[in-house]
Amino acid sequence: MVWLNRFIYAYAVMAASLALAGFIGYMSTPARANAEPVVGSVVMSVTTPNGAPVDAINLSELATTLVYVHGTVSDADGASDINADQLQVDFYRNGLANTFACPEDNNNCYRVVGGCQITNQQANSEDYECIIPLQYYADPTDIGTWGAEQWEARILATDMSGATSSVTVATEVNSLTALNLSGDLGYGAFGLGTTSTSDVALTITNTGNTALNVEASGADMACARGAIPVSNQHYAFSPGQDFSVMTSLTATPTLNIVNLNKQTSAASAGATMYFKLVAPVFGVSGSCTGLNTITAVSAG
Ligand SMILES: [Ca+2]
Ligand SMILES: [Ca+2]
Repeated sequence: MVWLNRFIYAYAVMAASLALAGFIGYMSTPARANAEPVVGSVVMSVTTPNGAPVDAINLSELATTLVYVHGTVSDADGASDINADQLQVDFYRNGLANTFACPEDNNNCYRVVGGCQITNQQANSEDYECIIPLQYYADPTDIGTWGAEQWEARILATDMSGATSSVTVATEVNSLTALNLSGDLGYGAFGLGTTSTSDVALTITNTGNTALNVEASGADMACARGAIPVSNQHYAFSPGQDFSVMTSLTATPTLNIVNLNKQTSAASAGATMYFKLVAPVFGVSGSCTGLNTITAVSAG
């Protein structure tokens, strides 16, 4: 009987202490709301560090242009609550169906997740700079097919609790109308009054971000004695044409509609021009040299 009383007593005390602990816990540590991280500023620049904002980006032929996205992120829970590994930049042409959720594509959609440089960490904020290597064939939004669009950079900040917020800014990517030529044209040696029988090929490579047409012009060739008029050079955009049906080169630029496609990858899109030459019947001798000019013209 004594043993039973002691047991009941002990049990009652234990139950009371559990209730007390629960009560104290609720009162002393109420759940505190997590503050969202806040993207305070977004600047797009082509210089670093802390470069000045640009409202249009000029690309570089056959190269990548580094776009620096920088600004400040803050979090009322402290800078250490900002998850730098999840700091994300989406940079995309804003006419895409999925906008910032677009699949990565060097033509129109770039993404950086983590990897941004974090500096100037304060109690509740830090600075970031993310680098986007923009390809020379990125879609232009100044004129042409996508002229009504812009490129947008969306900065997405995430904190250690998974809360997010974002800010978006816009810029243009300018058209880059550019080409490369394969090299010199060597017509070889042949007699007065004769016409070169085989084509001399010149490869044109699109090295910008627009479709191209080309203007062709040239100067008379200067020879050791005399000169060869520019019109003695003929060209065509398909091989094996007879000299008589090929286009005569002129001193003033002539537009040729070739619609050389915009690049969509690093593999160059090319066209080939084929040249032939007729030597004058008399009045020239020795080695002859001249300068032909091929100019890229945007085809939108
Ligand atoms: Ca937070
Ligand atoms: Ca535009």
